[in-house]
Amino acid sequence: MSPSATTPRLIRACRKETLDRPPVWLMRQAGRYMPEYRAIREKVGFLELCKSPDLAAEVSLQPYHAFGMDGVIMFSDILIPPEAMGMEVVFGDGGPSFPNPIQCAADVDRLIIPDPVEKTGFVMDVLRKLRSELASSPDTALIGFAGSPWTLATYMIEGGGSRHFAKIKGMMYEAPDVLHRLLGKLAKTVTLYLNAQIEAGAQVVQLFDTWGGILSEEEYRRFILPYHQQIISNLSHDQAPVILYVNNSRGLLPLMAEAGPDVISVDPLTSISNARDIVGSRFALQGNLDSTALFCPPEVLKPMVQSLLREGGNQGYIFNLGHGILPPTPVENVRLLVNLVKESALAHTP
Ligand code: 1CP
Repeated sequence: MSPSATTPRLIRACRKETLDRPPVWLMRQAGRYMPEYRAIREKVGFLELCKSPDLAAEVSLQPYHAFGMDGVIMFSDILIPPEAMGMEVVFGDGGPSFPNPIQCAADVDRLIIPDPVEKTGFVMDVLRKLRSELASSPDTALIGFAGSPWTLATYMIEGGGSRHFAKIKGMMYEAPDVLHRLLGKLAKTVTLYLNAQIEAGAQVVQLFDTWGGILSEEEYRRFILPYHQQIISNLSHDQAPVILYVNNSRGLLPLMAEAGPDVISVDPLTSISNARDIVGSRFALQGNLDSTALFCPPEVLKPMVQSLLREGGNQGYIFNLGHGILPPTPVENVRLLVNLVKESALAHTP
């Protein structure tokens, strides 16, 4: 058997091998749009779910069992490491919140850089369980992830989700040294955390910078890029390729390329072909169907998926959404999407 025959399709796409069809998975593919997930959440709180390896592994596998994606992303949340650093985090119905947000240098100094195995061993347990569950499906990749320092800092400073990001921007303008100190601690934490995930069995890792797109290019170069570079250059790429996702990345794609990931995950605002022209052929690309396309009737959704399949091609391309799947998404459309990508192999067969 050739080495690539035992390497999951998703990893082969990250490495830019030519395939009979692209792999498909969906950001936030485990979650509230699935009745199986809601049934578990009726009985268990969100954090408890993240910290119960058997349940978290079960939830991670729900979309895989239902639709057969080529990747299984571990069920967890980007806000687990800030909790391990010493912050209280609460997941309520309105989303996550931090009752005691970071306000000054002393707050940053109090944070620890946690040993990922000691403080977040439950995450590594989820990954180990998933790897053993997937042992009989060697073509399916196990995906680990973390939030980027900037995105984590927005929650830790704003105290939760935000519309205007006035507090973190205030710190960026008035006390940039304090913000840099926080971002530096987060970068060390995330590097250790992702390497521990790779050690525990993650075959590819994605760095989520959901709020990277609220900065100008110049600000991004100062407050985001160095930390992306620091994290990405310290990960074991040979063992696990790295996907970098920035939402609202229009204008930021060249800076994403400078961070040196293996894969650039493109949001819905830039076409895959334009992104390819901008970043060049060195990177595999992932994306970028608009999540709201999944609300359309099948006769509208189908040509959108097919057109993206043609644009992405079968080398260095991973089919995904441009951002996370939305909770009211109809399950049948997710099934249709995954099937269309899988059937595209037939179209490529000579
Ligand atoms: O009520 C519930 O059941 C909780 C909803 C929920 C879920 C299902 C939250 C709270 N987090 C998650 C899981 C999750 N979060 C995953 C694993 C699931 C999968 O991918 O299949 C991942 C990768 C995340 C990552 C995450 N959490 C991001 C980055 C990705 C993105 O979509 O941009 C962000 C920004 C968060 C914060 C967060 N956690 C939860 C919510 C509702 C939010 C967003 C808050 C906001 O809008 O600011």
